[in-house]
Amino acid sequence: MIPGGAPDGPTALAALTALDIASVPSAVVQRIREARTVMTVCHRDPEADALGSALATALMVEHLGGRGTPVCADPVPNMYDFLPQLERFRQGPDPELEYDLIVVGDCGELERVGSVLTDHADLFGRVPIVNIDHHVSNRGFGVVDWVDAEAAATCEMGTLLAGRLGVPFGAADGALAANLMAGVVIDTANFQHPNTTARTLRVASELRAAGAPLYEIAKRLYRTKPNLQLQLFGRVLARLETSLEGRLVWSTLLPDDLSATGATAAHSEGLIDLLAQSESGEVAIVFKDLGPTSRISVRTKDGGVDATVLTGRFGGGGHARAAGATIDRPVTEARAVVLAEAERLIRALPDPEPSAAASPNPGRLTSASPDA
Ligand SMILES: [Mn+2]
Repeated sequence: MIPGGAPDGPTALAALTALDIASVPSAVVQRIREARTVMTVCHRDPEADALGSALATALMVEHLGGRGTPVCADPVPNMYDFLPQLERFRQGPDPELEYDLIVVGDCGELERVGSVLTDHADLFGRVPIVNIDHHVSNRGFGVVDWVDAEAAATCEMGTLLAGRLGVPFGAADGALAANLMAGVVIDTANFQHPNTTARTLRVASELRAAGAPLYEIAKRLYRTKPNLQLQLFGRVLARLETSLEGRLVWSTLLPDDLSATGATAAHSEGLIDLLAQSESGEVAIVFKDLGPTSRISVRTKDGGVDATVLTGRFGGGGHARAAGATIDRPVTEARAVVLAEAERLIRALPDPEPSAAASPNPGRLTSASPDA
Protein backbone atom coordinates (compact mmCIF):
# COMPACT_ATOMS: atom_id res chain seq x y z
CA MET A 1 0.00 0.00 0.00
CA ILE A 2 1.46 3.31 -1.05
CA PRO A 3 1.62 5.87 1.73
CA GLY A 4 0.04 9.15 0.75
CA GLY A 5 -3.15 7.60 -0.61
CA ALA A 6 -6.37 9.42 0.14
CA PRO A 7 -6.55 9.56 3.96
CA ASP A 8 -10.34 9.19 3.94
CA GLY A 9 -10.49 6.23 1.58
CA PRO A 10 -8.72 2.86 1.47
CA THR A 11 -8.56 2.76 -2.34
CA ALA A 12 -5.01 2.96 -3.64
CA LEU A 13 -4.92 4.32 -7.17
CA ALA A 14 -2.91 2.57 -9.87
CA ALA A 15 -3.66 5.01 -12.67
CA LEU A 16 -6.45 7.43 -11.81
CA THR A 17 -5.52 10.76 -10.31
CA ALA A 18 -6.91 12.43 -7.22
CA LEU A 19 -8.43 15.02 -9.55
CA ASP A 20 -10.24 12.31 -11.51
CA ILE A 21 -11.80 11.01 -8.32
CA ALA A 22 -12.63 14.51 -7.08
CA SER A 23 -14.73 15.16 -10.21
CA VAL A 24 -17.52 12.98 -8.79
CA PRO A 25 -20.15 15.34 -7.35
CA SER A 26 -20.42 15.18 -3.56
CA ALA A 27 -24.22 15.03 -3.82
CA VAL A 28 -23.96 11.71 -5.67
CA VAL A 29 -21.56 10.30 -3.12
CA GLN A 30 -23.73 11.45 -0.23
CA ARG A 31 -26.96 9.99 -1.67
CA ILE A 32 -25.35 6.61 -2.29
CA ARG A 33 -23.56 6.50 1.07
CA GLU A 34 -26.78 7.32 2.93
CA ALA A 35 -28.98 4.88 1.02
CA ARG A 36 -29.66 1.43 2.46
CA THR A 37 -31.64 -0.22 -0.32
CA VAL A 38 -31.01 0.87 -3.87
CA MET A 39 -32.55 -0.11 -7.19
CA THR A 40 -30.02 0.47 -9.96
CA VAL A 41 -31.73 0.68 -13.35
CA CYS A 42 -30.43 0.93 -16.88
CA HIS A 43 -32.14 1.36 -20.23
CA ARG A 44 -34.15 -1.22 -22.12
CA ASP A 45 -32.43 -3.09 -24.97
CA PRO A 46 -29.33 -3.09 -22.81
CA GLU A 47 -25.70 -3.27 -23.85
CA ALA A 48 -22.58 -3.58 -21.75
CA ASP A 49 -22.35 0.06 -20.66
CA ALA A 50 -25.92 0.05 -19.39
CA LEU A 51 -25.63 -3.33 -17.68
CA GLY A 52 -22.13 -2.76 -16.35
CA SER A 53 -22.90 0.61 -14.80
CA ALA A 54 -26.12 -0.56 -13.15
CA LEU A 55 -24.56 -3.75 -11.80
CA ALA A 56 -21.46 -1.87 -10.64
CA THR A 57 -23.53 0.63 -8.69
CA ALA A 58 -25.40 -2.22 -6.98
CA LEU A 59 -22.07 -3.88 -6.10
CA MET A 60 -20.77 -0.61 -4.64
CA VAL A 61 -23.88 -0.22 -2.50
CA GLU A 62 -23.44 -3.77 -1.25
CA HIS A 63 -19.76 -3.23 -0.51
CA LEU A 64 -20.82 -0.28 1.65
CA GLY A 65 -23.21 -2.53 3.57
CA GLY A 66 -26.49 -1.77 1.79
CA ARG A 67 -28.64 -3.81 -0.56
CA GLY A 68 -28.66 -3.33 -4.31
CA THR A 69 -30.99 -4.62 -7.02
CA PRO A 70 -29.79 -4.32 -10.62
CA VAL A 71 -32.82 -3.94 -12.90
CA CYS A 72 -33.36 -3.84 -16.65
CA ALA A 73 -36.69 -4.03 -18.48
CA ASP A 74 -35.25 -6.46 -21.04
CA PRO A 75 -33.28 -9.66 -20.51
CA VAL A 76 -29.48 -9.60 -20.61
CA PRO A 77 -28.35 -10.58 -24.13
CA ASN A 78 -26.62 -13.97 -24.32
CA MET A 79 -23.45 -12.43 -25.70
CA TYR A 80 -22.72 -11.13 -22.21
CA ASP A 81 -23.04 -14.54 -20.54
CA PHE A 82 -19.29 -14.62 -19.86
CA LEU A 83 -19.42 -11.57 -17.60
CA PRO A 84 -19.78 -12.30 -13.88
CA GLN A 85 -22.98 -11.60 -11.94
CA LEU A 86 -25.08 -10.27 -14.83
CA GLU A 87 -27.52 -13.10 -14.03
CA ARG A 88 -28.51 -10.99 -11.04
CA PHE A 89 -30.50 -8.61 -13.23
CA ARG A 90 -34.23 -8.58 -12.54
CA GLN A 91 -36.78 -7.17 -14.96
CA GLY A 92 -38.44 -5.18 -12.19
CA PRO A 93 -37.94 -4.15 -8.56
CA ASP A 94 -37.76 -6.82 -5.85
CA PRO A 95 -41.24 -6.72 -4.24
CA GLU A 96 -39.71 -7.78 -0.91
CA LEU A 97 -37.61 -4.63 -0.66
CA GLU A 98 -38.46 -1.06 0.25
CA TYR A 99 -36.15 1.11 -1.82
CA ASP A 100 -34.85 4.42 -0.52
CA LEU A 101 -32.93 5.34 -3.67
CA ILE A 102 -33.10 4.69 -7.41
CA VAL A 103 -29.95 5.13 -9.48
CA VAL A 104 -30.69 5.43 -13.20
CA GLY A 105 -27.64 4.82 -15.37
CA ASP A 106 -26.84 5.41 -19.05
CA CYS A 107 -30.30 6.84 -19.85
CA GLY A 108 -30.39 10.10 -21.80
CA GLU A 109 -33.98 10.45 -20.65
CA LEU A 110 -35.93 8.64 -17.95
CA GLU A 111 -38.27 7.01 -20.51
CA ARG A 112 -35.32 4.94 -21.79
CA VAL A 113 -35.83 2.76 -18.70
CA GLY A 114 -38.79 1.27 -20.58
CA SER A 115 -41.50 -0.84 -18.99
CA VAL A 116 -39.89 -0.70 -15.52
CA LEU A 117 -40.92 2.93 -15.43
CA THR A 118 -44.44 2.51 -16.79
CA ASP A 119 -45.13 -0.55 -14.61
CA HIS A 120 -43.80 1.11 -11.44
CA ALA A 121 -44.56 4.78 -11.98
CA ASP A 122 -45.51 5.19 -8.31
CA LEU A 123 -42.13 3.91 -7.18
CA PHE A 124 -40.33 6.32 -9.50
CA GLY A 125 -42.55 9.13 -8.27
CA ARG A 126 -41.90 8.36 -4.60
CA VAL A 127 -38.22 7.39 -4.38
CA PRO A 128 -35.45 9.92 -5.06
CA ILE A 129 -33.59 9.33 -8.32
CA VAL A 130 -29.90 9.83 -8.94
CA ASN A 131 -29.22 10.18 -12.67
CA ILE A 132 -25.74 9.09 -13.81
CA ASP A 133 -25.19 9.44 -17.52
CA HIS A 134 -22.87 10.59 -20.29
CA HIS A 135 -25.36 11.48 -23.06
CA VAL A 136 -25.03 15.11 -24.07
CA SER A 137 -28.78 15.19 -24.68
CA ASN A 138 -29.56 14.39 -21.02
CA ARG A 139 -31.51 17.32 -19.57
CA GLY A 140 -31.74 15.90 -16.07
CA PHE A 141 -34.57 14.05 -14.34
CA GLY A 142 -33.22 13.21 -10.87
CA VAL A 143 -32.94 14.89 -7.50
CA VAL A 144 -29.26 14.70 -8.39
CA ASP A 145 -28.09 14.72 -11.99
CA TRP A 146 -24.51 13.75 -12.76
CA VAL A 147 -24.23 14.13 -16.51
CA ASP A 148 -20.72 14.13 -17.92
CA ALA A 149 -20.73 14.27 -21.72
CA GLU A 150 -16.93 14.09 -21.70
CA ALA A 151 -17.10 10.58 -20.26
CA ALA A 152 -16.82 7.92 -22.97
CA ALA A 153 -19.08 5.59 -21.01
CA THR A 154 -21.30 5.60 -17.98
CA CYS A 155 -18.92 2.87 -16.78
CA GLU A 156 -16.10 5.42 -16.95
CA MET A 157 -18.10 7.48 -14.48
CA GLY A 158 -18.87 4.36 -12.44
CA THR A 159 -15.16 3.68 -12.06
CA LEU A 160 -14.61 7.21 -10.76
CA LEU A 161 -17.54 6.70 -8.40
CA ALA A 162 -16.03 3.52 -6.98
CA GLY A 163 -12.80 5.39 -6.36
CA ARG A 164 -14.60 8.26 -4.69
CA LEU A 165 -16.66 5.89 -2.52
CA GLY A 166 -13.52 4.04 -1.48
CA VAL A 167 -14.77 0.76 -2.93
CA PRO A 168 -11.75 -1.32 -4.05
CA PHE A 169 -11.73 -1.81 -7.82
CA GLY A 170 -11.17 -5.54 -7.28
CA ALA A 171 -14.36 -5.85 -5.20
CA ALA A 172 -16.97 -8.62 -5.67
CA ASP A 173 -14.37 -11.17 -6.82
CA GLY A 174 -13.53 -9.07 -9.85
CA ALA A 175 -17.14 -8.58 -11.00
CA LEU A 176 -16.94 -4.82 -10.43
CA ALA A 177 -13.86 -4.28 -12.59
CA ALA A 178 -14.89 -6.75 -15.31
CA ASN A 179 -18.32 -5.22 -15.87
CA LEU A 180 -17.05 -1.64 -15.76
CA MET A 181 -14.37 -2.54 -18.29
CA ALA A 182 -16.94 -4.17 -20.58
CA GLY A 183 -18.95 -0.94 -20.60
CA VAL A 184 -15.91 1.16 -21.45
CA VAL A 185 -14.88 -1.27 -24.19
CA ILE A 186 -18.32 -1.29 -25.82
CA ASP A 187 -18.88 2.47 -25.75
CA THR A 188 -15.42 3.23 -27.15
CA ALA A 189 -15.46 0.30 -29.63
CA ASN A 190 -12.24 -1.04 -28.12
CA PHE A 191 -10.85 2.46 -27.49
CA GLN A 192 -11.20 3.39 -31.16
CA HIS A 193 -13.96 6.01 -31.05
CA PRO A 194 -12.97 9.68 -30.68
CA ASN A 195 -14.69 9.70 -27.29
CA THR A 196 -11.66 7.86 -25.86
CA THR A 197 -9.78 10.40 -23.75
CA ALA A 198 -6.70 10.19 -21.59
CA ARG A 199 -9.04 9.77 -18.63
CA THR A 200 -10.84 6.89 -20.35
CA LEU A 201 -7.48 5.14 -20.65
CA ARG A 202 -6.62 5.88 -17.02
CA VAL A 203 -9.97 4.31 -16.06
CA ALA A 204 -9.20 1.26 -18.20
CA SER A 205 -5.70 1.04 -16.75
CA GLU A 206 -7.10 1.17 -13.23
CA LEU A 207 -9.58 -1.59 -14.01
CA ARG A 208 -6.94 -3.70 -15.76
CA ALA A 209 -4.66 -3.34 -12.73
CA ALA A 210 -7.55 -4.61 -10.62
CA GLY A 211 -7.74 -7.72 -12.77
CA ALA A 212 -10.36 -6.88 -15.41
CA PRO A 213 -9.94 -9.41 -18.27
CA LEU A 214 -9.49 -6.88 -21.06
CA TYR A 215 -8.33 -9.39 -23.67
CA GLU A 216 -11.29 -11.68 -23.16
CA ILE A 217 -13.77 -8.79 -23.06
CA ALA A 218 -12.41 -7.23 -26.26
CA LYS A 219 -12.39 -10.58 -28.05
CA ARG A 220 -15.85 -11.64 -26.91
CA LEU A 221 -17.47 -8.27 -27.60
CA TYR A 222 -15.75 -7.33 -30.87
CA ARG A 223 -14.11 -10.31 -32.50
CA THR A 224 -16.58 -13.12 -31.85
CA LYS A 225 -19.87 -13.42 -33.73
CA PRO A 226 -22.36 -16.18 -34.35
CA ASN A 227 -22.27 -17.20 -38.01
CA LEU A 228 -25.89 -16.16 -38.43
CA GLN A 229 -24.90 -12.65 -37.35
CA LEU A 230 -22.20 -12.52 -40.02
CA GLN A 231 -24.83 -13.65 -42.54
CA LEU A 232 -27.20 -10.95 -41.28
CA PHE A 233 -24.53 -8.27 -41.68
CA GLY A 234 -23.80 -9.57 -45.19
CA ARG A 235 -27.41 -9.23 -46.30
CA VAL A 236 -27.82 -5.72 -44.93
CA LEU A 237 -24.44 -4.46 -46.15
CA ALA A 238 -25.14 -5.84 -49.63
CA ARG A 239 -28.06 -3.39 -49.85
CA LEU A 240 -25.95 -0.36 -48.99
CA GLU A 241 -27.17 2.75 -50.80
CA THR A 242 -25.65 6.19 -51.15
CA SER A 243 -26.51 9.70 -52.19
CA LEU A 244 -24.71 13.04 -52.49
CA GLU A 245 -21.76 11.30 -54.13
CA GLY A 246 -21.42 8.86 -51.29
CA ARG A 247 -21.45 11.39 -48.47
CA LEU A 248 -24.65 9.80 -47.17
CA VAL A 249 -24.72 5.99 -46.84
CA TRP A 250 -27.53 3.87 -45.50
CA SER A 251 -29.08 0.47 -45.44
CA THR A 252 -32.21 -1.10 -43.99
CA LEU A 253 -32.61 -4.11 -41.75
CA LEU A 254 -35.77 -5.93 -42.82
CA PRO A 255 -37.75 -8.58 -40.94
CA ASP A 256 -36.83 -10.96 -43.80
CA ASP A 257 -33.17 -10.60 -42.86
CA LEU A 258 -33.89 -11.96 -39.41
CA SER A 259 -36.09 -14.83 -40.55
CA ALA A 260 -33.75 -15.83 -43.39
CA THR A 261 -30.69 -16.01 -41.15
CA GLY A 262 -32.31 -17.01 -37.87
CA ALA A 263 -30.86 -13.90 -36.23
CA THR A 264 -32.64 -11.79 -33.63
CA ALA A 265 -32.88 -8.01 -33.43
CA ALA A 266 -30.03 -7.98 -30.89
CA HIS A 267 -27.71 -9.40 -33.57
CA SER A 268 -27.94 -6.12 -35.47
CA GLU A 269 -25.69 -4.54 -32.82
CA GLY A 270 -22.47 -3.48 -34.54
CA LEU A 271 -23.99 -3.23 -38.00
CA ILE A 272 -23.97 0.56 -37.95
CA ASP A 273 -20.28 0.57 -37.03
CA LEU A 274 -19.50 -1.47 -40.15
CA LEU A 275 -21.56 0.87 -42.32
CA ALA A 276 -19.75 3.81 -40.74
CA GLN A 277 -16.49 2.41 -42.14
CA SER A 278 -17.54 3.74 -45.56
CA GLU A 279 -14.67 5.84 -46.89
CA SER A 280 -16.97 8.34 -48.58
CA GLY A 281 -19.73 8.43 -46.00
CA GLU A 282 -19.96 11.40 -43.69
CA VAL A 283 -23.31 10.26 -42.32
CA ALA A 284 -24.16 6.56 -42.00
CA ILE A 285 -27.65 5.39 -41.11
CA VAL A 286 -29.11 1.96 -40.45
CA PHE A 287 -32.91 1.82 -40.63
CA LYS A 288 -34.68 -0.97 -38.79
CA ASP A 289 -38.12 -2.01 -39.93
CA LEU A 290 -40.19 -2.58 -36.77
CA GLY A 291 -43.57 -2.76 -38.55
CA PRO A 292 -45.60 0.31 -37.60
CA THR A 293 -42.49 2.04 -36.24
CA SER A 294 -38.85 2.18 -37.18
CA ARG A 295 -35.53 2.70 -35.45
CA ILE A 296 -32.55 4.59 -36.82
CA SER A 297 -28.92 4.34 -35.77
CA VAL A 298 -26.67 7.15 -36.94
CA ARG A 299 -22.89 7.61 -37.09
CA THR A 300 -21.21 10.77 -38.34
CA LYS A 301 -17.63 11.73 -39.05
CA ASP A 302 -15.69 14.03 -36.79
CA GLY A 303 -16.25 17.69 -37.63
CA GLY A 304 -19.29 16.94 -39.77
CA VAL A 305 -23.00 16.64 -39.09
CA ASP A 306 -23.94 16.47 -35.41
CA ALA A 307 -25.79 13.15 -35.07
CA THR A 308 -27.90 14.49 -32.20
CA VAL A 309 -29.20 17.27 -34.47
CA LEU A 310 -30.39 14.71 -37.01
CA THR A 311 -31.92 12.30 -34.49
CA GLY A 312 -33.26 15.18 -32.41
CA ARG A 313 -35.55 16.12 -35.30
CA PHE A 314 -37.23 12.78 -34.73
CA GLY A 315 -37.36 12.74 -30.94
CA GLY A 316 -34.12 10.80 -30.45
CA GLY A 317 -30.75 11.64 -28.98
CA GLY A 318 -27.31 10.35 -28.13
CA HIS A 319 -23.87 11.67 -28.89
CA ALA A 320 -22.49 14.02 -31.54
CA ARG A 321 -20.92 11.14 -33.47
CA ALA A 322 -23.36 8.34 -32.53
CA ALA A 323 -27.07 8.70 -31.96
CA GLY A 324 -30.41 7.02 -32.53
CA ALA A 325 -34.16 7.54 -32.61
CA THR A 326 -37.37 5.57 -32.70
CA ILE A 327 -39.83 6.95 -35.23
CA ASP A 328 -43.59 6.38 -35.20
CA ARG A 329 -43.79 5.65 -38.91
CA PRO A 330 -43.24 2.57 -41.06
CA VAL A 331 -39.72 2.36 -42.39
CA THR A 332 -40.49 3.46 -45.95
CA GLU A 333 -41.97 6.72 -44.68
CA ALA A 334 -39.35 7.24 -41.98
CA ARG A 335 -36.56 6.62 -44.48
CA ALA A 336 -37.83 9.30 -46.84
CA VAL A 337 -37.97 12.04 -44.21
CA VAL A 338 -34.75 11.06 -42.43
CA LEU A 339 -32.74 10.87 -45.67
CA ALA A 340 -34.09 14.26 -46.75
CA GLU A 341 -33.08 15.79 -43.44
CA ALA A 342 -29.65 14.12 -43.49
CA GLU A 343 -29.02 15.43 -47.00
CA ARG A 344 -30.06 18.90 -45.91
CA LEU A 345 -27.61 18.79 -42.98
CA ILE A 346 -24.77 17.52 -45.17
CA ARG A 347 -25.40 20.24 -47.77
CA ALA A 348 -25.35 22.84 -44.99
CA LEU A 349 -21.82 21.87 -43.95
CA PRO A 350 -19.13 24.41 -44.81
CA ASP A 351 -17.16 23.47 -47.92
CA PRO A 352 -14.00 21.53 -47.17
CA GLU A 353 -10.93 23.74 -47.17
CA PRO A 354 -9.32 23.89 -50.62
CA SER A 355 -6.09 22.43 -49.25
CA ALA A 356 -7.95 19.31 -48.15
CA ALA A 357 -8.30 18.15 -51.75
CA ALA A 358 -4.55 18.21 -52.20
CA SER A 359 -3.87 16.53 -48.88
CA PRO A 360 -2.43 13.02 -49.07
CA ASN A 361 -5.02 12.04 -46.48
CA PRO A 362 -8.33 13.50 -47.62
CA GLY A 363 -10.40 11.88 -44.87
CA ARG A 364 -12.15 14.21 -42.49
CA LEU A 365 -11.08 12.22 -39.47
CA THR A 366 -8.74 14.00 -37.11
CA SER A 367 -6.29 12.11 -34.98
CA ALA A 368 -6.79 13.73 -31.61
CA SER A 369 -10.02 15.40 -30.78
CA PRO A 370 -11.97 14.74 -27.62
CA ASP A 371 -15.64 14.18 -28.31
CA ALA A 372 -17.45 17.49 -28.69
MN1 LIG B 1 -23.27 4.48 -22.62
